[in-house]
Amino acid sequence: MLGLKTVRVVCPHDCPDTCSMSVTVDTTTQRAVQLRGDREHPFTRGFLCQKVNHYLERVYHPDRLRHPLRRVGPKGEGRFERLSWDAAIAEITNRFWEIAVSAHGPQAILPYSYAGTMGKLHYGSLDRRFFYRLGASLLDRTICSSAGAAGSNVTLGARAVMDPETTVDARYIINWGSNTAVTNMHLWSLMHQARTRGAKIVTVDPHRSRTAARSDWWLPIRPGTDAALALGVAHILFRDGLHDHDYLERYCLGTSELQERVRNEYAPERVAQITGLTVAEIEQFASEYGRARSQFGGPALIRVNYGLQRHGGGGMAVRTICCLPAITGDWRYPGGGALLSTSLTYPFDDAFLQRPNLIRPGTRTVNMIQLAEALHGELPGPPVQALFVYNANPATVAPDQQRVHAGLRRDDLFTVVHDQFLTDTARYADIVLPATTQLEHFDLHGSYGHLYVQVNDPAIPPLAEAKPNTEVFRLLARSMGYEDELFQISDEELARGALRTPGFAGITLERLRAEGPIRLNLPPNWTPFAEGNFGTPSGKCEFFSERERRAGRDPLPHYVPPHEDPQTQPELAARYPLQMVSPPGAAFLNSTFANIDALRQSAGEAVLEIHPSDAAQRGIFTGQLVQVGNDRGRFQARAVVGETVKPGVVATFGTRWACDTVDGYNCNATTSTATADLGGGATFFDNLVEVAVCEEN
Ligand SMILES: Nc1nc2c(c(=O)[nH]1)N[C@H]1C(S)=C(S)[C@@H](COP(=O)(O)OP(=O)(O)OC[C@H]3O[C@@H](n4cnc5c(=O)[nH]c(N)nc54)[C@H](O)[C@@H]3O)O[C@H]1N2
Ligand SMILES: Nc1nc2c(c(=O)[nH]1)N[C@H]1C(S)=C(S)[C@@H](COP(=O)(O)OP(=O)(O)OC[C@H]3O[C@@H](n4cnc5c(=O)[nH]c(N)nc54)[C@H](O)[C@@H]3O)O[C@H]1N2
Ligand code: SF4
Ligand SMILES: [Mo]
Repeated sequence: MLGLKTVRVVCPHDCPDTCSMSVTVDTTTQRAVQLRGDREHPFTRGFLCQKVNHYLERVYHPDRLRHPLRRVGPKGEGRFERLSWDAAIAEITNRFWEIAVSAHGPQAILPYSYAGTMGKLHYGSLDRRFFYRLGASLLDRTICSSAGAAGSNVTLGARAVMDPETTVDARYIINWGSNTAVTNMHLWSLMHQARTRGAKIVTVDPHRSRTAARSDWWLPIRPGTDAALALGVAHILFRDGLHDHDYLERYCLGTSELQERVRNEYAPERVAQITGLTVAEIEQFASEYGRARSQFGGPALIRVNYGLQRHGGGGMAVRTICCLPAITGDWRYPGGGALLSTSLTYPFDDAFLQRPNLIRPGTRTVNMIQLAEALHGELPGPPVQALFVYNANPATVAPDQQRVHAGLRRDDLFTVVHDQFLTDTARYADIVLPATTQLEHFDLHGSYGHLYVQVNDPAIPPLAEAKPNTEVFRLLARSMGYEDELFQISDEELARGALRTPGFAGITLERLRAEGPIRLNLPPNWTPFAEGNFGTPSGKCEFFSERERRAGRDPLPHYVPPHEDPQTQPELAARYPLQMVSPPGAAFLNSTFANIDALRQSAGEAVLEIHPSDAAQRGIFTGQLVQVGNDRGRFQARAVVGETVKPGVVATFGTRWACDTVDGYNCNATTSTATADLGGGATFFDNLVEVAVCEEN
């Protein structure tokens, strides 16, 4: 139609699906008028989730930040005055210079970012170069996936990966700590296609999630005990001769040691006692898993996701689960194996984008989940004097929220926040910078849930004075007097450089623009580990890990209990008896979209699901307002009594903005900054609480 153009864009959010989208723009007003899924994407096939169907409301939201702001009231109050970009950049660089030449030095400056956008350029490119060049503290980005990534790496030398499109060929599908129907809905749709061809879908989850409710079988495991279940499965597979001798012999290391370990230590009775599942459930699960091909007509697939690794033993849980497809030999078959993430399959030149060679030797690293400790001067190294937040909203999503907020209130802390909205974190900032949305900037995308590369061209001009991340760091670098050849490089040049590796042979920006999503250079029905080829030092699937032994840890898979485990911490559990999980709901993407009215209405108030026996003991009825708390803090939610959790477990969903809650805190007031066993990962779901009826009921 005259006056309308269509632009292909990419959903930038932290979601494995990385949808291709099509946006219609009125060329007269330069306004986006419609956004829908792009049917031509072979994996995401034209449908978007509930959240991103509201993307235009987000882009044109009246609360979008339109120009830089400087704080005028007390920290956290949210009073600001308008500032020019020149003045904002000058103020930031002056403060950075002051700190860098002070006794504390540049490591007193802490960048803080995560995955507000997953685009290669705006997730991490000139920003990384800038903070490395400045000599700022390094940030270990552990808030989401690092325990599982580390655990998988011990066993496979890689992230557990298979070709997600072959999911339709799987016949026994396990959602293990994965709310696939909500957090990875395009994979869920392939699981359903497999089901129409005879597949059985099983979900291992302490909560009867949407995925569990729609599966053929829900295994309500006790939180944080998945390694024990996986080892119990291994026990039964070996005991019943369900293992693939040939695969084990050729491609695995430490089979006899593992066999002995599970025979002696992980009999179904002991596993039942740890996991809260029955012996019958464990026996049936292992038997069906081991007999998938004969009983269901095809291989078994484990979708192992990040939900289960947010625990003290989360790394070991993923390490252990990753052993199972090697025992059964399921890696041999299209549709079989295990899937954690496809991200490392993309051969992007990250060293070009980020220039880690600029890092000064000896620079300290701050684990991002310990922001509370960092802001209170409790970590080794200089105190944090300046914090630069972008692509992240830690005041809402980081653990130990009360202490995070108290740290952000420090008068001697200089905080800059670059975002599209005045988030909980931005409300504490000294300087707020307005960011563009995906429709307003260029980016290049991999994915962590499929195998296609995509480019995102801007569809509309930036709203008011909003700027993309790369542009902000160009301005800061110029103002700091940093080398033009490192920083005055265009977004397109960055993208071309990122694609200039042998793995991307034939995949160019021009082709991506002309053709849309392009599959990586991999064969159809890709089976990465069909003939071993693991990334471990031995090249084998390492049941026995020499690297773990050298690190002073048990070289074999084993069960690591949660930090806050009623079985091992009875004194703590006497005060706080309930294990709380707090996974995302469908309406928000972490804290993004939590300020969109339609989605806020859809999500409703924060709820707490609790088992009838636990509710009865506390006089709690559905609909009552309850207070959930522990020594770290507390928050309020509406009770929903039901058998969606087992006794001893409670569940709440979605991270609402703290400023929208009654008492200024969400569920992260109770979560802990303790790290997981591997990878320094977050332990959001390793959290003992007590629940009481609020007085106002
Ligand atoms: N709608 C929506 N989609 C999202 C997101 C969102 O916020 N909203 N976030 C995105 C991001 S950043 C990520 S990392 C992914 C996360 O996606 P998933 O990996 O699916 O993670 P969660 O939904 O956090 O947890 C999955 C399930 O694990 C369960 N679980 C908790 N503890 C345990 C345990 O000890 N063992 C087992 N077996 N299960 C456990 C939870 O109850 C939950 O139902 O989703 C992405 N997709
Ligand atoms: N209790 C509990 N807490 C959790 C979780 C949980 O399941 N339970 N999940 C954890 C997980 S898995 C994750 S990944 C983290 C998520 O943590 P974060 O990555 O901090 O995610 P968001 O809260 O969505 O915040 C992203 C911010 O980036 C902004 N943004 C988006 N695009 C851009 C851009 O182009 N430029 C700039 N400058 N900003 C942009 C958005 O507006 C938003 O405010 O939360 C963790 N916290
Ligand atoms: S959030 Fe995920 S499912 Fe929703 S549109 Fe984006 S990539 Fe697709
Ligand atoms: Mo995440």
